Amino acid sequence: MRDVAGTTQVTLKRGSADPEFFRLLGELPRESVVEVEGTPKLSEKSHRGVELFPTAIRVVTRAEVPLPLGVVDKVGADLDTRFNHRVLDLRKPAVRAIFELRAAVLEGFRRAFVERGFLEVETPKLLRQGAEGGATLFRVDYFDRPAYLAQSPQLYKQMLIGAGFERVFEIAPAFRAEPSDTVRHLTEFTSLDAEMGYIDGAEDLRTTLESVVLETVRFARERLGARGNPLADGLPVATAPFPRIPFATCEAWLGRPGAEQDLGAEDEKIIGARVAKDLGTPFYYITDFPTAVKLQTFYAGRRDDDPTLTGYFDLEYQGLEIASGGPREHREARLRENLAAGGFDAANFEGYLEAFRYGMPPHGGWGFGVDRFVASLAGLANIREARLFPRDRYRLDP
Ligand code: AMO
Repeated sequence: MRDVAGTTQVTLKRGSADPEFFRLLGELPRESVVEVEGTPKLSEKSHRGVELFPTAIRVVTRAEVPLPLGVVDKVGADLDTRFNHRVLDLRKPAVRAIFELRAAVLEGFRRAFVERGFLEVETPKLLRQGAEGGATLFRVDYFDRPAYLAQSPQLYKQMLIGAGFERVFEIAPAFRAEPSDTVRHLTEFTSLDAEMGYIDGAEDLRTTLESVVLETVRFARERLGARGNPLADGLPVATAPFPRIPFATCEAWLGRPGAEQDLGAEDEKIIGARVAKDLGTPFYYITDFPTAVKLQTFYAGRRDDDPTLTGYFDLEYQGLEIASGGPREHREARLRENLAAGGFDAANFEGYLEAFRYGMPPHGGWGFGVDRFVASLAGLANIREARLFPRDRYRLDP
């Protein structure tokens, strides 16, 4: 018998057990739900340390045969089959362990943010316009006009800085019509966003983010360790500060100095391998993204000392981008220039722009991909495995 705590052995002894029990359990399909009453005995043979000698057995629901997916079988099924029958797949203790890790990571983040004076907020997911570029917007019918699913809470978290909240964070779904089918992209993912007011440059953001991440990993390790979750042992032991590697250095490593070309997945892997070899750390920042690479991000601030650079950075874990952010443009006139340069119609952003007109402190923040992080921590090759019911270009069911 298996339940959420593990398996318990039910023992029928020939001669003493009711013969009816042999017949009942002999033909009962695997994965059926049963209720067993009996006498427990301490036993070293049994997973939970007890064996149960039944006095009554009731079949609550019978499982159909054959099972579309084995739960206890050693042979693995392919990912599609697993997701098609996800409820059975989730019964596997090793799969459940991923979601215990995920819950611990979310709880760890919440604690770390609250301790640092961040207020948890929730912003609208049905929007009149997007913030992260038109190509990945999902359009929905909103009564008699179009609306879009939020790609990120970007504009709203900044508006809340204008509202005087100073430090906010949000953990919520984000939607992106990702046309590509990769192991790092979903169409629905969980974004952990933070925004901080009155910052003095990007370092304020990076020191906060790295301390939050380390505290979260520590919390998850303790929580999982206490429950005997095997994923606890794979969690990284790292220390702050994470290395800061300027974008220009990455370009030199990649053999294309000054190319000002955004980093692709393969580039990131090369950089990750180099950092692991030279610096021996899984976490690092890529800093100082050039304006030419980040210009499509209209809300990004340029550096005052060098307008060809932004203070933007990515947080990487073993060659995979897990977060990106930086100081924002907080002056309305410059924001309008950026919008125009990006080909956006400022008329669609009036509610956002108003927040900059009546006193807006310097601010910045980041967006952090929860699914990518959990997948990486659990050593999963595919981000889909870090979600209960993943959504991608081809999958809307179950
Ligand atoms: P960005 O677009 O880089 O930044 O997203 C932030 C982080 O979210 C995760 N992510 C995804 N995860 C799964 N599937 C996807 N399709 C997907 N897209 C993004 C990544 C990424 O690092 N508004 C800015 C953040 C900011 O500046 O505050 C933003 O959305 O881990």
